[in-house]
Amino acid sequence: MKPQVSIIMGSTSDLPVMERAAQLLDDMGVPFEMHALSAHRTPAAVEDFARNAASRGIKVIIAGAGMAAALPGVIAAQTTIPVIGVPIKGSALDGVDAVLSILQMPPGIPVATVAINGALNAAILAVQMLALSDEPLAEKLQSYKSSLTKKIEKANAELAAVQYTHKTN
Ligand code: RP5
Repeated sequence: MKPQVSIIMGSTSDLPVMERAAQLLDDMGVPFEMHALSAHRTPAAVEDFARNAASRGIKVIIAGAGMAAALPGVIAAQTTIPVIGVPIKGSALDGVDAVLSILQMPPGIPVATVAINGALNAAILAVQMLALSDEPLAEKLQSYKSSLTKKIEKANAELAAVQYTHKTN
């Protein structure tokens, strides 16, 4: 089976965050691949990956990196495939360095940046993109979203049971 999504991370130290993206794709039945590539430590391999991703059938790239996180932007500079960037928290600057590095792309080279450590949302966004042209996947996404609604309905019912003297509901 050919991968549709490529999950790239700057180091295996990013894996505890990035595996949330992998799990969501797995749950949705989306074929994906995972690689460690670094804009600073393996620049030639990043170029090779980015330039060949489209011809290999990759539809969305999720790239996570921490610190001076150049990886998502460098990939985006060399492909027309949408790139979703995940800033990883882990440095002395708590991920603010990574979020600014990934977010502040120059005009013409967008990276869709999610929250610090937001790998789950990166995967959901990737699935939303794929679901535009994949009806069965759109249905799975719809039931995922419905499960979120049910979660908050349950929370609301639990809150209704909490008693205070001046609470009116
Ligand atoms: C970044 O440097 C990686 O994405 C990682 O978040 C951070 C630290 O990497 P390691 O020193 O743990 O390999 O490039």
